[in-house]
Amino acid sequence: PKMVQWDPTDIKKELLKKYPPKVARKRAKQIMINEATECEAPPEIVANVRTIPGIITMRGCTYAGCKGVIMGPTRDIVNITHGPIGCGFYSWLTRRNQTDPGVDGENYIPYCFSTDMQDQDIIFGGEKKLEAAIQEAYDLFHPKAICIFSTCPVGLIGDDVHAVSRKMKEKFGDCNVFGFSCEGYKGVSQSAGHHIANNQVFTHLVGENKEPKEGKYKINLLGEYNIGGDGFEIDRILKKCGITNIATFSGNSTYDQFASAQHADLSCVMCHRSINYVADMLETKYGIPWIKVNFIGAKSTAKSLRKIAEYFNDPELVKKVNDVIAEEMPEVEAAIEDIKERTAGKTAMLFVGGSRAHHYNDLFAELGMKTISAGYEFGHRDDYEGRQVIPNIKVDADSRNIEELEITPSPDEFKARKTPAELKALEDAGLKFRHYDGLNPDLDKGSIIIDDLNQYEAEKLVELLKPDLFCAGIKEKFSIQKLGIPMKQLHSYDSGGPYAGFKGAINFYQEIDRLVNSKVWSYMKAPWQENPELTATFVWE
Ligand code: CFN
Ligand code: HCA
Repeated sequence: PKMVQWDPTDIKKELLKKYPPKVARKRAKQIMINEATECEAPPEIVANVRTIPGIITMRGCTYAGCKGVIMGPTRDIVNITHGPIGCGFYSWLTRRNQTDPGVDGENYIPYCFSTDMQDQDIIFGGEKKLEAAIQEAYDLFHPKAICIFSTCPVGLIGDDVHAVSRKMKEKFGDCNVFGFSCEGYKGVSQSAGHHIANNQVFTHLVGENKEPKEGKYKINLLGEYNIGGDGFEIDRILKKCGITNIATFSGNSTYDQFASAQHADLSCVMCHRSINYVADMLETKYGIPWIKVNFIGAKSTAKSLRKIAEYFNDPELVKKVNDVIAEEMPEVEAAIEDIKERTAGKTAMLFVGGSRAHHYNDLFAELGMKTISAGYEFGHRDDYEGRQVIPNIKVDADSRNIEELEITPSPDEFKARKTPAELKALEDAGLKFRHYDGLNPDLDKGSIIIDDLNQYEAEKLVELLKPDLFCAGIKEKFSIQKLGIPMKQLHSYDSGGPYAGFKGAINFYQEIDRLVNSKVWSYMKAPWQENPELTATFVWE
């Protein structure tokens, strides 16, 4: 394997060198040399703060987090974007969240619904147009629910999507209509949109179906969005183990799944960042506890299944889970054996939203690859540190005011920062401390952790550390490939997947082997690297 000689502190200095002093000072707090270990408190990283204007961030907007991420993958709700057509169009099917409606199931995923706001709607208000759009969707499809998503101009001109939704819901009587104040500018990233979506779906939908659900071991799978069919593979494994998945939030999900989530015995949280609010609300309101799981990586999948079995504490389930693992693992191990000698020692950089940088680190570890630098676009400190403090979150009915979670490196430090009176008030409100894995404790010491990586730093990092593989999204894809480094999209999986579960892990190993061992990248040279700049004189005649 290739030996890379570098001092992470020098790399950090290099990354900051070009910035004006004020920008450098701010960015310095979001770039960290990892020192975390399982037992030590990790150093603080600044996360979930506004991107400095002028910097080309990798982040998306609050509308994207609400409409695209959380509500988008549900197949039988008509999702109407109230806004200019671009917002609806660009959030339409690019995330590769797959659906299988079965023989007669409804599926509105192939449709893009929008009010197509025009100048006159901005000037005179768009509520009438929204009302007409809801009516049209109802007349055409008679869906169980219609959801309305606010884009930036809606908040700026003051259209009341909630009032319009209430009016239409009352008028129809047999269709649940509700809105989301998820204007793009509302938060510093997608993350605020997750929170808004979680609150509304819990307020307007969860618990609606009172009919009990059958199953011996009933779980909800929270934070799994069926990208590239991941959810199908996880469902296959759960079914094989005899575990009933009542509701997935929200890959290939239906209205009825959300409405029945309160019938589960346990919530299993896959992407904590995007759905922890629902996990917590299910616990508070219905007493359903939650555990953190990760189905990315074969070992992580086995560990997660055992964790679920442990919760139910039934020897029959424990045996079944162990049998399934024993049946699935040989194929995985054979694939690793074949591939690992070609991938071991290679280096990767992972920069994805709010949980995958962490989850995919497990898959690369199975291939013997080392993550030398990683970070989230919009993760909070709990996602980095793997611990969090949850004071009771208070929001109004329409989720317009959101109090973010307060995060500290350790419960003790959190307590030390509060006055006794503040602490008492929080404890009365049901203060809870949780522990789970995070990015920092899972990465090696000395790896470089960067929050909200931007275009400039991405290219600089690649230039300085020359990784064997760079993982991020579509905006980064081509600029990285042009530097001669293979690039794998960990959002959409390019055209691949599933990568979750046992079969998914094998798919991933093969894909990574193909990428990091292809000779083609070493032939990549940009035209200006080969040929001197052309000069021309423009003559005006
Ligand atoms: S599917 Fe998830 S796993 S939901 Fe979240 S934090 Fe995004 S859309 Mo892109 S791939 Fe990414 Fe995560 Fe959770 Fe996806 S890492 S950025 S908002 N994400
Ligand atoms: C989003 C969706 C996104 C974008 C992916 C990308 C996704 O943030 O709105 O930049 O390639 O996974 O589709 O994260």
